[in-house]
Amino acid sequence: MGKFENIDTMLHQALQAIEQANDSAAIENARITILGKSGSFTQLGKILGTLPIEQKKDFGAELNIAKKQIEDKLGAKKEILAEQELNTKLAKETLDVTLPIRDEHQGRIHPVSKIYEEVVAIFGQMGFDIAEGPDIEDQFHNFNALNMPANHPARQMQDTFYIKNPDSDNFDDSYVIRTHTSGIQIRTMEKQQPPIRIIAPGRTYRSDWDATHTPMFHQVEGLVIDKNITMAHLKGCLYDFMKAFFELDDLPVRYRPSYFPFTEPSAEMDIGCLKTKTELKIGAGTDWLEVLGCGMVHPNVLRAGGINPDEYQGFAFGLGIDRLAMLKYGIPDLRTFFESDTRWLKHYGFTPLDFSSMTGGLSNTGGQAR
Ligand code: 2NL
Repeated sequence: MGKFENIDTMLHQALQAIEQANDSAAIENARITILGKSGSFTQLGKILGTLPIEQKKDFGAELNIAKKQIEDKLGAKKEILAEQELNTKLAKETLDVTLPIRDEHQGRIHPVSKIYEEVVAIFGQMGFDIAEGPDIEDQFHNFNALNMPANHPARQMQDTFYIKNPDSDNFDDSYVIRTHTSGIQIRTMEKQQPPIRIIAPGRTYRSDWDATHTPMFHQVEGLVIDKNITMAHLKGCLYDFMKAFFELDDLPVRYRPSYFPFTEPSAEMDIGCLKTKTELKIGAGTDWLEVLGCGMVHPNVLRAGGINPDEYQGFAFGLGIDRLAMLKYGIPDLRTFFESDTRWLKHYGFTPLDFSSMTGGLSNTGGQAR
Protein backbone atom coordinates (compact mmCIF):
# COMPACT_ATOMS: atom_id res chain seq x y z
CA MET A 1 0.00 0.00 0.00
CA GLY A 2 1.32 3.44 -0.86
CA LYS A 3 1.32 6.59 1.23
CA PHE A 4 -1.65 8.17 -0.49
CA GLU A 5 -4.79 6.38 0.50
CA ASN A 6 -7.04 7.93 -2.09
CA ILE A 7 -4.73 6.79 -4.91
CA ASP A 8 -4.96 3.24 -3.57
CA THR A 9 -8.74 3.35 -3.29
CA MET A 10 -9.20 4.86 -6.71
CA LEU A 11 -6.77 2.39 -8.26
CA HIS A 12 -8.68 -0.46 -6.72
CA GLN A 13 -11.97 0.92 -8.08
CA ALA A 14 -10.48 1.51 -11.52
CA LEU A 15 -9.07 -2.02 -11.82
CA GLN A 16 -12.38 -3.44 -10.74
CA ALA A 17 -14.27 -1.38 -13.33
CA ILE A 18 -11.92 -2.67 -16.03
CA GLU A 19 -12.30 -6.23 -14.83
CA GLN A 20 -16.09 -5.97 -14.97
CA ALA A 21 -16.26 -4.57 -18.51
CA ASN A 22 -17.57 -7.34 -20.73
CA ASP A 23 -17.44 -5.87 -24.24
CA SER A 24 -15.37 -3.34 -26.14
CA ALA A 25 -17.93 -0.56 -25.63
CA ALA A 26 -17.84 -1.13 -21.85
CA ILE A 27 -14.05 -1.17 -21.76
CA GLU A 28 -13.94 2.12 -23.68
CA ASN A 29 -16.42 3.59 -21.17
CA ALA A 30 -14.22 2.43 -18.29
CA ARG A 31 -11.17 4.00 -19.95
CA ILE A 32 -12.94 7.34 -20.33
CA THR A 33 -14.16 7.27 -16.69
CA ILE A 34 -10.59 6.68 -15.50
CA LEU A 35 -8.24 8.36 -17.97
CA GLY A 36 -10.59 10.54 -20.08
CA LYS A 37 -10.69 14.33 -19.99
CA SER A 38 -12.56 14.42 -16.66
CA GLY A 39 -11.67 10.88 -15.59
CA SER A 40 -10.76 10.04 -11.99
CA PHE A 41 -7.01 9.75 -12.61
CA THR A 42 -6.93 12.83 -14.79
CA GLN A 43 -8.42 14.68 -11.78
CA LEU A 44 -5.72 13.22 -9.51
CA GLY A 45 -3.12 14.50 -11.94
CA LYS A 46 -4.56 17.99 -11.54
CA ILE A 47 -4.17 17.77 -7.73
CA LEU A 48 -0.45 17.10 -8.26
CA GLY A 49 0.10 20.69 -9.42
CA THR A 50 -1.42 22.10 -6.23
CA LEU A 51 0.70 20.07 -3.77
CA PRO A 52 3.63 21.50 -1.81
CA ILE A 53 6.96 20.67 -3.39
CA GLU A 54 7.98 18.06 -0.76
CA GLN A 55 4.83 15.94 -1.43
CA LYS A 56 4.89 16.38 -5.18
CA LYS A 57 7.64 13.86 -5.86
CA ASP A 58 6.15 10.96 -3.91
CA PHE A 59 2.62 11.65 -5.07
CA GLY A 60 3.77 11.88 -8.70
CA ALA A 61 5.73 8.63 -8.48
CA GLU A 62 2.83 6.75 -6.97
CA LEU A 63 0.39 8.21 -9.44
CA ASN A 64 2.59 7.06 -12.32
CA ILE A 65 2.84 3.51 -10.95
CA ALA A 66 -0.95 3.39 -10.57
CA LYS A 67 -1.52 4.73 -14.08
CA LYS A 68 0.87 2.14 -15.48
CA GLN A 69 -1.08 -0.61 -13.72
CA ILE A 70 -4.33 0.75 -15.15
CA GLU A 71 -2.93 0.93 -18.69
CA ASP A 72 -1.56 -2.63 -18.49
CA LYS A 73 -4.87 -3.91 -17.23
CA LEU A 74 -6.76 -2.02 -19.95
CA GLY A 75 -4.49 -3.48 -22.65
CA ALA A 76 -4.79 -7.04 -21.37
CA LYS A 77 -8.55 -6.84 -20.96
CA LYS A 78 -8.98 -5.33 -24.43
CA GLU A 79 -7.05 -8.21 -25.94
CA ILE A 80 -9.17 -10.80 -24.18
CA LEU A 81 -12.40 -9.08 -25.25
CA ALA A 82 -11.25 -8.69 -28.88
CA GLU A 83 -10.51 -12.40 -29.04
CA GLN A 84 -13.86 -13.29 -27.46
CA GLU A 85 -15.69 -11.03 -29.90
CA LEU A 86 -13.84 -12.47 -32.89
CA ASN A 87 -14.69 -16.01 -31.78
CA THR A 88 -18.37 -15.13 -31.35
CA LYS A 89 -18.40 -13.49 -34.80
CA LEU A 90 -16.67 -16.47 -36.42
CA ALA A 91 -19.08 -18.90 -34.77
CA LYS A 92 -22.05 -16.84 -35.99
CA GLU A 93 -20.74 -16.48 -39.56
CA THR A 94 -20.01 -20.14 -40.28
CA LEU A 95 -20.73 -21.01 -43.88
CA ASP A 96 -21.97 -24.36 -45.06
CA VAL A 97 -20.04 -24.65 -48.31
CA THR A 98 -21.95 -27.79 -49.23
CA LEU A 99 -25.24 -25.88 -49.59
CA PRO A 100 -26.47 -25.57 -53.19
CA ILE A 101 -26.40 -21.96 -54.47
CA ARG A 102 -29.76 -20.20 -54.29
CA ASP A 103 -29.48 -17.84 -57.23
CA GLU A 104 -27.70 -19.71 -59.97
CA HIS A 105 -29.65 -17.87 -62.64
CA GLN A 106 -28.35 -14.39 -61.79
CA GLY A 107 -24.63 -14.18 -62.68
CA ARG A 108 -23.32 -14.83 -66.18
CA ILE A 109 -19.98 -15.59 -67.81
CA HIS A 110 -19.37 -13.22 -70.75
CA PRO A 111 -19.11 -15.00 -74.15
CA VAL A 112 -15.57 -13.58 -74.58
CA SER A 113 -14.52 -15.18 -71.28
CA LYS A 114 -16.16 -18.45 -72.33
CA ILE A 115 -14.36 -18.55 -75.70
CA TYR A 116 -11.11 -17.54 -74.00
CA GLU A 117 -11.45 -20.49 -71.59
CA GLU A 118 -12.23 -22.85 -74.45
CA VAL A 119 -9.24 -21.73 -76.55
CA VAL A 120 -6.92 -22.06 -73.55
CA ALA A 121 -8.37 -25.53 -72.76
CA ILE A 122 -7.77 -26.79 -76.32
CA PHE A 123 -4.23 -25.46 -76.77
CA GLY A 124 -3.43 -26.40 -73.18
CA GLN A 125 -4.28 -29.99 -73.92
CA MET A 126 -2.17 -29.85 -77.09
CA GLY A 127 0.83 -29.02 -74.88
CA PHE A 128 1.05 -25.24 -75.29
CA ASP A 129 2.09 -23.03 -72.36
CA ILE A 130 0.15 -19.84 -71.69
CA ALA A 131 2.32 -16.69 -71.79
CA GLU A 132 1.36 -13.21 -70.61
CA GLY A 133 2.80 -9.72 -70.98
CA PRO A 134 2.14 -5.99 -70.47
CA ASP A 135 -0.76 -4.09 -72.13
CA ILE A 136 1.55 -1.09 -72.52
CA GLU A 137 4.42 -2.00 -74.85
CA ASP A 138 7.48 -0.26 -76.21
CA GLN A 139 7.64 0.11 -79.97
CA PHE A 140 10.45 -2.43 -80.25
CA HIS A 141 8.32 -5.29 -78.90
CA ASN A 142 5.12 -4.18 -80.63
CA PHE A 143 6.58 -3.23 -84.04
CA ASN A 144 10.32 -3.23 -84.79
CA ALA A 145 10.96 -6.79 -83.62
CA LEU A 146 8.06 -7.92 -85.80
CA ASN A 147 9.69 -6.73 -88.99
CA MET A 148 7.57 -3.58 -89.00
CA PRO A 149 9.99 -0.67 -89.45
CA ALA A 150 9.16 2.96 -88.63
CA ASN A 151 7.49 3.77 -91.96
CA HIS A 152 5.20 0.71 -91.99
CA PRO A 153 1.51 1.56 -92.69
CA ALA A 154 0.22 -0.35 -89.61
CA ARG A 155 2.17 2.04 -87.41
CA GLN A 156 0.28 5.07 -88.64
CA MET A 157 -1.45 7.18 -86.04
CA GLN A 158 -5.03 6.27 -86.98
CA ASP A 159 -4.60 2.60 -85.95
CA THR A 160 -2.36 2.73 -82.91
CA PHE A 161 -2.89 4.36 -79.52
CA TYR A 162 0.39 5.98 -78.53
CA ILE A 163 1.38 6.97 -74.99
CA LYS A 164 3.97 9.68 -74.46
CA ASN A 165 7.17 8.57 -72.77
CA PRO A 166 7.50 10.84 -69.71
CA ASP A 167 11.30 10.65 -70.03
CA SER A 168 11.54 11.62 -73.69
CA ASP A 169 10.07 14.07 -76.20
CA ASN A 170 11.21 11.85 -79.08
CA PHE A 171 8.18 10.20 -80.72
CA ASP A 172 10.19 7.00 -81.38
CA ASP A 173 10.46 6.55 -77.61
CA SER A 174 6.66 6.69 -77.11
CA TYR A 175 4.92 3.63 -75.78
CA VAL A 176 1.84 2.04 -77.37
CA ILE A 177 -1.05 0.07 -75.92
CA ARG A 178 -0.39 -3.18 -77.73
CA THR A 179 -2.05 -3.59 -81.14
CA HIS A 180 -1.54 -7.38 -80.95
CA THR A 181 -0.13 -9.80 -78.37
CA SER A 182 2.99 -10.52 -80.48
CA GLY A 183 5.16 -8.60 -78.00
CA ILE A 184 4.55 -11.40 -75.49
CA GLN A 185 6.08 -13.86 -77.95
CA ILE A 186 9.10 -11.65 -78.63
CA ARG A 187 9.64 -11.46 -74.85
CA THR A 188 9.36 -15.26 -74.60
CA MET A 189 12.01 -15.73 -77.34
CA GLU A 190 14.29 -13.26 -75.53
CA LYS A 191 14.01 -15.32 -72.34
CA GLN A 192 13.94 -18.86 -73.69
CA GLN A 193 15.68 -20.83 -76.44
CA PRO A 194 13.61 -23.36 -78.47
CA PRO A 195 11.73 -25.60 -78.27
CA ILE A 196 9.03 -22.96 -77.73
CA ARG A 197 5.33 -23.80 -77.78
CA ILE A 198 3.16 -21.00 -76.37
CA ILE A 199 -0.09 -19.19 -76.83
CA ALA A 200 -0.34 -15.52 -75.92
CA PRO A 201 -3.91 -14.47 -75.14
CA GLY A 202 -4.93 -10.98 -74.05
CA ARG A 203 -6.52 -7.59 -74.66
CA THR A 204 -5.40 -5.61 -77.68
CA TYR A 205 -6.17 -2.05 -78.80
CA ARG A 206 -6.68 -0.28 -82.11
CA SER A 207 -8.40 2.97 -82.98
CA ASP A 208 -11.44 1.52 -84.74
CA TRP A 209 -15.23 1.47 -84.15
CA ASP A 210 -17.96 -0.24 -86.20
CA ALA A 211 -20.14 -3.39 -86.09
CA THR A 212 -17.10 -5.70 -86.33
CA HIS A 213 -14.38 -3.50 -84.72
CA THR A 214 -14.07 -2.12 -81.18
CA PRO A 215 -11.08 -0.12 -79.86
CA MET A 216 -10.37 -2.89 -77.34
CA PHE A 217 -10.63 -6.49 -78.48
CA HIS A 218 -9.16 -9.88 -77.54
CA GLN A 219 -6.59 -11.91 -79.38
CA VAL A 220 -4.83 -15.22 -79.04
CA GLU A 221 -1.54 -15.62 -80.84
CA GLY A 222 0.42 -18.85 -80.98
CA LEU A 223 4.09 -19.57 -81.57
CA VAL A 224 5.87 -22.88 -82.14
CA ILE A 225 9.62 -22.90 -82.71
CA ASP A 226 11.95 -25.88 -82.95
CA LYS A 227 14.32 -27.54 -85.42
CA ASN A 228 12.53 -28.66 -88.60
CA ILE A 229 9.10 -27.15 -87.91
CA THR A 230 7.22 -26.88 -91.22
CA MET A 231 4.01 -25.54 -92.73
CA ALA A 232 2.62 -29.09 -92.38
CA HIS A 233 2.83 -28.77 -88.58
CA LEU A 234 1.01 -25.45 -88.81
CA LYS A 235 -1.79 -26.92 -90.93
CA GLY A 236 -2.28 -29.99 -88.74
CA CYS A 237 -2.21 -28.01 -85.51
CA LEU A 238 -4.75 -25.40 -86.64
CA TYR A 239 -6.99 -28.02 -88.25
CA ASP A 240 -7.13 -29.96 -84.97
CA PHE A 241 -7.82 -26.74 -83.10
CA MET A 242 -10.74 -25.70 -85.33
CA LYS A 243 -12.39 -29.13 -85.14
CA ALA A 244 -12.11 -29.11 -81.34
CA PHE A 245 -13.32 -25.52 -81.12
CA PHE A 246 -16.42 -25.96 -83.29
CA GLU A 247 -16.98 -29.45 -81.83
CA LEU A 248 -17.12 -31.06 -85.26
CA ASP A 249 -15.44 -34.33 -86.34
CA ASP A 250 -15.44 -33.27 -89.94
CA LEU A 251 -14.71 -29.69 -90.97
CA PRO A 252 -13.67 -28.47 -94.42
CA VAL A 253 -10.73 -26.05 -94.22
CA ARG A 254 -8.53 -24.23 -96.71
CA TYR A 255 -5.47 -21.98 -96.58
CA ARG A 256 -5.21 -18.92 -98.83
CA PRO A 257 -1.91 -17.13 -99.46
CA SER A 258 -1.72 -13.82 -97.60
CA TYR A 259 0.73 -11.23 -96.32
CA PHE A 260 1.91 -10.32 -92.82
CA PRO A 261 5.23 -8.54 -92.21
CA PHE A 262 6.13 -11.05 -89.44
CA THR A 263 5.59 -14.31 -91.36
CA GLU A 264 6.85 -15.66 -94.68
CA PRO A 265 5.08 -17.38 -96.29
CA SER A 266 1.79 -16.15 -94.80
CA ALA A 267 -1.70 -17.59 -95.07
CA GLU A 268 -5.27 -17.12 -93.97
CA MET A 269 -7.34 -20.07 -92.85
CA ASP A 270 -10.98 -20.47 -93.93
CA ILE A 271 -13.52 -22.99 -92.68
CA GLY A 272 -16.40 -24.40 -94.71
CA CYS A 273 -19.88 -23.09 -93.96
CA LEU A 274 -23.35 -22.47 -95.32
CA LYS A 275 -24.51 -18.86 -95.43
CA THR A 276 -28.23 -18.24 -95.83
CA LYS A 277 -30.21 -15.02 -95.34
CA THR A 278 -31.00 -15.91 -91.74
CA GLU A 279 -28.36 -18.42 -90.69
CA LEU A 280 -24.70 -19.32 -90.67
CA LYS A 281 -24.06 -23.04 -90.42
CA ILE A 282 -20.45 -24.03 -89.82
CA GLY A 283 -19.04 -27.29 -91.21
CA ALA A 284 -21.43 -27.71 -94.14
CA GLY A 285 -22.14 -26.09 -97.51
CA THR A 286 -20.02 -24.41 -100.16
CA ASP A 287 -19.19 -21.04 -98.58
CA TRP A 288 -15.99 -20.09 -96.76
CA LEU A 289 -15.41 -18.11 -93.61
CA GLU A 290 -12.07 -16.57 -92.66
CA VAL A 291 -11.05 -17.56 -89.12
CA LEU A 292 -7.37 -16.72 -88.62
CA GLY A 293 -4.05 -15.54 -90.00
CA CYS A 294 -0.86 -17.57 -89.83
CA GLY A 295 2.51 -18.32 -91.39
CA MET A 296 6.12 -19.34 -90.93
CA VAL A 297 7.97 -16.95 -88.59
CA HIS A 298 10.04 -14.44 -90.59
CA PRO A 299 13.82 -14.89 -90.08
CA ASN A 300 14.09 -11.20 -89.08
CA VAL A 301 11.60 -11.82 -86.24
CA LEU A 302 13.55 -14.86 -84.97
CA ARG A 303 16.73 -12.79 -85.06
CA ALA A 304 15.06 -9.92 -83.16
CA GLY A 305 14.07 -12.45 -80.47
CA GLY A 306 17.65 -13.75 -80.19
CA ILE A 307 17.04 -17.02 -82.04
CA ASN A 308 19.31 -18.19 -84.87
CA PRO A 309 17.16 -18.61 -88.04
CA ASP A 310 19.77 -20.94 -89.56
CA GLU A 311 19.22 -23.37 -86.70
CA TYR A 312 15.53 -22.97 -85.88
CA GLN A 313 12.27 -22.21 -87.62
CA GLY A 314 8.66 -22.09 -86.56
CA PHE A 315 5.08 -21.14 -87.22
CA ALA A 316 2.82 -18.50 -85.73
CA PHE A 317 -0.83 -17.59 -85.88
CA GLY A 318 -3.24 -14.99 -84.60
CA LEU A 319 -6.97 -15.17 -84.07
CA GLY A 320 -9.57 -12.78 -82.73
CA ILE A 321 -11.48 -14.14 -79.74
CA ASP A 322 -14.36 -11.67 -80.10
CA ARG A 323 -14.80 -12.61 -83.75
CA LEU A 324 -14.80 -16.32 -82.85
CA ALA A 325 -17.47 -15.62 -80.22
CA MET A 326 -19.61 -13.81 -82.82
CA LEU A 327 -19.28 -16.82 -85.15
CA LYS A 328 -19.84 -19.56 -82.61
CA TYR A 329 -22.83 -17.93 -80.92
CA GLY A 330 -24.29 -15.94 -83.83
CA ILE A 331 -23.90 -12.51 -82.22
CA PRO A 332 -24.26 -9.89 -84.99
CA ASP A 333 -22.74 -6.68 -83.54
CA LEU A 334 -19.39 -6.63 -81.73
CA ARG A 335 -20.14 -3.29 -80.05
CA THR A 336 -22.83 -4.96 -77.90
CA PHE A 337 -20.08 -7.08 -76.27
CA PHE A 338 -18.85 -4.10 -74.28
CA GLU A 339 -22.07 -2.26 -73.41
CA SER A 340 -22.58 -4.14 -70.10
CA ASP A 341 -26.30 -4.55 -70.82
CA THR A 342 -27.53 -7.21 -68.38
CA ARG A 343 -30.38 -8.21 -70.75
CA TRP A 344 -27.74 -8.98 -73.40
CA LEU A 345 -25.66 -10.93 -70.88
CA LYS A 346 -28.71 -12.89 -69.78
CA HIS A 347 -29.29 -13.87 -73.40
CA TYR A 348 -25.73 -14.59 -74.56
CA GLY A 349 -23.95 -15.36 -71.26
CA PHE A 350 -23.14 -18.71 -69.65
CA THR A 351 -23.74 -20.04 -66.15
CA PRO A 352 -20.61 -20.00 -64.02
CA LEU A 353 -21.10 -23.64 -63.05
CA ASP A 354 -20.12 -25.03 -66.46
CA PHE A 355 -16.43 -24.64 -67.04
CA SER A 356 -14.65 -25.57 -70.24
CA SER A 357 -12.48 -28.65 -70.42
CA MET A 358 -11.54 -31.09 -73.15
CA THR A 359 -12.75 -34.06 -71.13
CA GLY A 360 -16.04 -32.62 -69.91
CA GLY A 361 -17.47 -31.56 -73.28
CA LEU A 362 -15.91 -28.28 -74.40
CA SER A 363 -18.75 -25.79 -74.36
CA ASN A 364 -21.13 -27.67 -72.05
CA THR A 365 -24.11 -26.44 -74.05
CA GLY A 366 -26.42 -28.55 -71.88
CA GLY A 367 -25.97 -26.02 -69.12
CA GLN A 368 -25.92 -22.94 -71.30
CA ALA A 369 -28.13 -20.26 -69.82
CA ARG A 370 -30.38 -19.51 -72.77
C1 2NL B 1 -4.43 -12.07 -87.73
C2 2NL B 1 -3.05 -12.43 -88.05
C3 2NL B 1 -1.07 -13.27 -87.11
C4 2NL B 1 1.07 -13.72 -86.19
C5 2NL B 1 -0.17 -13.17 -86.07
C6 2NL B 1 3.28 -13.67 -85.09
C7 2NL B 1 3.95 -13.42 -83.93
C8 2NL B 1 5.32 -13.57 -83.90
C9 2NL B 1 5.99 -13.96 -85.00
C10 2NL B 1 5.28 -14.19 -86.14
CL1 2NL B 1 6.18 -13.23 -82.48
N1 2NL B 1 3.95 -14.05 -86.17
N2 2NL B 1 1.95 -13.56 -85.12
C11 2NL B 1 1.42 -14.39 -87.34
C12 2NL B 1 0.52 -14.49 -88.38
C13 2NL B 1 -0.73 -13.93 -88.27
O1 2NL B 1 -2.30 -12.69 -86.91
O2 2NL B 1 -5.17 -11.80 -88.63
N3 2NL B 1 -4.80 -12.06 -86.48
C14 2NL B 1 -6.12 -11.74 -86.07
